Amino acid sequence: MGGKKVDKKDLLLYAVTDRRWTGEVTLEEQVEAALKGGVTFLQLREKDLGTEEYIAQAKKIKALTDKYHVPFVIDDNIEVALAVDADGVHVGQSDLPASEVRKLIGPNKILGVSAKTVEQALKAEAAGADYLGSGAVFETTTKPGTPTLPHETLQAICQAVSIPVVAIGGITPENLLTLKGADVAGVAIISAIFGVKDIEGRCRKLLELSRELVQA
Ligand code: TZP
Ligand code: MG
Repeated sequence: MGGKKVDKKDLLLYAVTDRRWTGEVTLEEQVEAALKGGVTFLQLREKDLGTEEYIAQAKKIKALTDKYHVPFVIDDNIEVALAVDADGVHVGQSDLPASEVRKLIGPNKILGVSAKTVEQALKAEAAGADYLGSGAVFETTTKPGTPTLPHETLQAICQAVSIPVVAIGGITPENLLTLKGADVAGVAIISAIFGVKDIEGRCRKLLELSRELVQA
């Protein structure tokens, strides 16, 4: 991953997992399809697994991200991240404070923080965040009750910090390019990746669009 822990280009297409659409296919099959399609960053997000199960799942996913040389972070669980030697963790505003997380994971692991305001963004950067996730930029049904962030706020967050920012929430191939002008490093996506049948093809398309977005 070069000198910095997170290269901006690693954030072009950031996939966040969700087991809602598994059954006929396994999460590992879905993740491998996403990696084949060009996903540049992967977050394992599990909201209803105990630590042991979360670790078991994380080990399987890490084998895949290692194979494709893609950074791998764990949502909201430091114990799991350390147990599987993931590249880092991602925390929200209602999780353990970023400064505490940084102390627990040490200087070398990636710390991602969700930020919805300039104040939260600056605080997270000062606490040692390597990147920010900001949203929901569009309406999302994946995380019900998440308010939509105005484009101006996303823009202001990107301007306020020197760490890269990924937009999240309701992003699809149809609306991705409307994020132009906000100076994001990439897009973080759940349903428009894991909720489709041809995950590999979808990711190829999303990566192409994200490149266009970021070059703009
Ligand atoms: N945080 C803000 S919006 C969101 C999260 C985890 C959900 C994103 O999912 P989708 O399906 O890409 O809208
Ligand atoms: Mg969280």
